[in-house]
Amino acid sequence: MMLARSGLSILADHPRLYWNHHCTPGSEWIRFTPIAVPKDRLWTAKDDARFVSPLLALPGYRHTIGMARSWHFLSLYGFLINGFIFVAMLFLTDQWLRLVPTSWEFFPNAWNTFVHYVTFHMPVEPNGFYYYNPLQQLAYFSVIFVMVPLSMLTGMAMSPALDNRFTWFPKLFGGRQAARSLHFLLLVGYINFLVVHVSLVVVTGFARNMNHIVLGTDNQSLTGMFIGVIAIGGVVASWALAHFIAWTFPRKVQHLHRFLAVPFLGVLNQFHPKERYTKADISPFFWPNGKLPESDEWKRQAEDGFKGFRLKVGGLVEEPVSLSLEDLRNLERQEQISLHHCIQGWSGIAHWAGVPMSKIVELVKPRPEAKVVSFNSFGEGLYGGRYYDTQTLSNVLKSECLLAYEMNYEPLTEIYGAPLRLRVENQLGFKMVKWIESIEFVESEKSLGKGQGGKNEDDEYFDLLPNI
Ligand SMILES: Nc1nc2c(c(=O)[nH]1)N[C@H]1C(S)=C(S)[C@@H](COP(=O)(O)O)O[C@H]1N2
Ligand SMILES: [Mo]
Repeated sequence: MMLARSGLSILADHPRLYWNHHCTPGSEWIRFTPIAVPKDRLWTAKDDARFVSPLLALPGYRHTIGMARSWHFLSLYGFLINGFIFVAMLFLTDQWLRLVPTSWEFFPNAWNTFVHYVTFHMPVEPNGFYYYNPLQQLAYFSVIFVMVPLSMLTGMAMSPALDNRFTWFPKLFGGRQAARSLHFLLLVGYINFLVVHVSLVVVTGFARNMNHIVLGTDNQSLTGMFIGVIAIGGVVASWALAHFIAWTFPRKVQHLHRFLAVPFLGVLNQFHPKERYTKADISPFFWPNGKLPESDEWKRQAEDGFKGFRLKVGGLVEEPVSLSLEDLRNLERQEQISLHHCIQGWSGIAHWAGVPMSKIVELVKPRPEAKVVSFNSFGEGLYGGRYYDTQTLSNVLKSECLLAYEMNYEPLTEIYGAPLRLRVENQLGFKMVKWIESIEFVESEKSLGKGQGGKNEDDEYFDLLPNI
């Protein structure tokens, strides 16, 4: 339920599901918003986020995806540990025989039971204490051995680090958006299972069934029912508690998730992205995000096509530099066509051209204590204050980390980040700062902003290392 509730908050942040990579508005197969994307004015992916009631979702309200992801990933540990113990115990005992079909007759029998149910007949002898009927067995088997692994795999197939490294992986599901759609349909599947399962437990002899489930006894006493109801009360209370924690101690939740996820994400971050799409794959539409800079400085620069623009690169470096767009073009040109993964859920394929960050590093010669690189924008964050984000020095040295000045074979347009933006193909979109004004080498991200590693990490509790 925690996974489902936090998942709903994640879904509400981009309330459209697609089977294609490009996420062109109108191409979704289902949307949970009444809004058709306006064509006559700028409509960003953040504008598109929807409100969801905190009674239903965790943490609920609007655009709370940072906190929602923390809960989603934190709940995962419980899900994995519980699931591992459950499956291990199935196979360490002979309980697995109750769930795993062992003969071909099973399928026609399951069909017969299905026909029996849908023609409004109760099972002949509801006696799940001794054996499950074939349809029941099929339902349990599918949830545990088919749906759960599929949920895990489709979840992983949304990871930029995996998708842009192991090309074949998201293709197993028809691409990142299809994986996202399946991930949602699996949720619908669990909810259906829950409703049908609980209804049948109730109508086929609630008290006795609850003793089977809770106590492992076969009688009509009310004990199992009482314990079961108290346990369900506990589950509901845990939602209220999670809501309270999410809104009272969001920073603690963010840090706990960060602490537990670091070993795992550290491994993912090692993968060098190597996805290469072709010109024909380029998306006809690319969701814009963020607020256009309002600073006079940027506006002035934009007016003369950034001819007077100088990128300042400094901080803990031997040779600070100040480079014009012309200087950057003369350094080294690299091109890549890549799949962009936004934290909100949308994706898009675009061509990017620019200078590899490794060239800049070479030029400025960071001092040994410089470990982190901060990219500072002309623009502001959603809640005011300058937008910035950081990368580790080792990540910017990867060959696909690009300071891009071109998108789809044209100079970057204003909304997509002119004059410069970052491309880091193994992480989520919010790390790719647009409208870059300066670059600073520092010892640690702790000295910048609120110390969390970037504007979204500071204000919206996003992950520091979003490889998934
Ligand atoms: N300065 C700045 N850069 C930003 C953002 C922003 O709000 N401000 N949004 C980020 C997010 S969340 C994403 S997904 C990408 C979106 O890039 P696009 O507008 O080219 O699609 O830019 C990133 N860079
Ligand atoms: Mo994003």
